Amino acid sequence: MEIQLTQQDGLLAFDDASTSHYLTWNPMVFHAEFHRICQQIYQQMRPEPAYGQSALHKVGFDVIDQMVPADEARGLSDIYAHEAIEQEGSANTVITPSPKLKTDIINVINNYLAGTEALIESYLGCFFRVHHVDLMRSRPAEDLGHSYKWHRDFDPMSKIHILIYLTDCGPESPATEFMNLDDTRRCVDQGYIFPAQTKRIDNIGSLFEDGTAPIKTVRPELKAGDATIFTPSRILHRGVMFDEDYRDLLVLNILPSLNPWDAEIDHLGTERLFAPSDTLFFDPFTQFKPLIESADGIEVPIWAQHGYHFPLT
Ligand SMILES: O=C(O)CCC(=O)C(=O)O
Ligand SMILES: [Fe+2]
Repeated sequence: MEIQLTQQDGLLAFDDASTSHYLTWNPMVFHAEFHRICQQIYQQMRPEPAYGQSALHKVGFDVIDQMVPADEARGLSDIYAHEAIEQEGSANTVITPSPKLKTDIINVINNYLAGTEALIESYLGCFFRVHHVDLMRSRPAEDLGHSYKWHRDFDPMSKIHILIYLTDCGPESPATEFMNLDDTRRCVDQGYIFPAQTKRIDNIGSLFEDGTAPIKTVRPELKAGDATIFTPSRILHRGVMFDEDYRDLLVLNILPSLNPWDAEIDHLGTERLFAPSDTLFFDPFTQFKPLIESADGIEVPIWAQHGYHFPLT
């Protein structure tokens, strides 16, 4: 069926009838198809690539120094301190922001995301959207939970996380540790492929016979206002905790789009950015990106197991 695109409220949008059949597919596959269509549209509008091959392309993660000025980042952390309600026994306290904190977060996005726009567009080969944000304070807990073991997020292969650290990440602070794409694929070859949360491991060396695959991991040291940008469904990563101290994060969940991120914010508003969300079980073709019914036991196609964006031809 031919795909129909129209202008709706100043944004390029799909005609529902031409896309509804995609939602009957495996979500990994229809999100990849959506990404491919976004690339085709982008190529017509921005024929010159904005940026060369970045670390994001080559290894799957990078650091953005001072994405947000340190004093602004620390100011947000002070507000988190007032708004974080401790959740007994949990390492990550999700913060439900007040109207004032929401305004501050939107200002951060509006003022500082433009500096990373060329990098993201050249990596994805298309426009992008901020799908939603997560606000989180992490601190030691008896049971750290599944994001503190090596994992990939079970999400579209096109997904990008920008983690903006609002507190310093020194050698003994809670932080994030990454593995590059090649080493992640070596772990895939050992059968470590989206393991169930209870099967995730701390010691990645245990996957290999002694000495056969020295895996290098990277745990960047960061100042408040620095960010990491990475592809959480493609590369293995984990949070790292220490006995003392806490860490405050603002997470931008980024996905391909038919429209520039700022035009979308102008036309669709900001409230949806704070709604609890899922980045796999939603309909990318419909303007407000409604959630769809989630399902267990979704098969991960071979190309996605190996962290490719698209089915291999
Ligand atoms: O630094 C962390 O807590 C890990 C974050 C994580 O797993 C993610 O952003 O997908
Ligand atoms: Fe993750």
